[in-house]
Amino acid sequence: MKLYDNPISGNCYKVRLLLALLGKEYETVFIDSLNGETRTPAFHAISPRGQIPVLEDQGERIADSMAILTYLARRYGPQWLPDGPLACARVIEWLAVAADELQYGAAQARRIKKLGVAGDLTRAQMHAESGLALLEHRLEEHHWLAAEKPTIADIACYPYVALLPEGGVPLDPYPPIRDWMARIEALPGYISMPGLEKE
Ligand SMILES: N[C@@H](CCC(=O)N[C@@H](CS)C(=O)NCC(=O)O)C(=O)O
Repeated sequence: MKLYDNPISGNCYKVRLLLALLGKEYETVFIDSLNGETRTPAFHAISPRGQIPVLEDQGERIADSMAILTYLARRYGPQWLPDGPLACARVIEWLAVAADELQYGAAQARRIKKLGVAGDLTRAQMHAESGLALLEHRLEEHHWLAAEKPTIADIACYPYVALLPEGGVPLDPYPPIRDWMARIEALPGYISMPGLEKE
């Protein structure tokens, strides 16, 4: 299995985290996404969307962190994606939050504040906070986002929530979210990424 990857990408980290929790071995190909390598013809031949992560497995390429999490769960860890119609929809609801409030809010705030990309920081932080409100509401009453056990919904949402302090949004006002993060960090096989290391 091969992952086109960058260590500082939260979207790539979603995939590395699930692979670690599944105990799967893989190789990585470093893609310098901050310096335009995703926009080269060579990379577009791998991923027409010009984005990482991309996973290669069994002769197939899969692009997009959410698609890769879905693939990995179905193929190697069905417990991470329940297959009942409603249970599966509950997971997808959170993948949609990861692709909206967390991508265009939380990840974007970090890109602007930490990585120096141009953009409207206040707007991104406000969008991130609307995502935090959704998580907080759910996590006040439940341990996990989509079910009564961890699923790829938790893996999809965790990275950019946990990295939010790098986007200038502190998580101190959200104890249920911090408790949920601690539960994820206690899962057997959990790995960290730059920006999330504990002292
Ligand atoms: N929806 C995509 C977003 C992927 C994404 O934004 N990737 C960033 C790195 S975190 C990237 O490749 N940026 C380079 C570019 O857009 O040129 C996913 O979930 O995988």
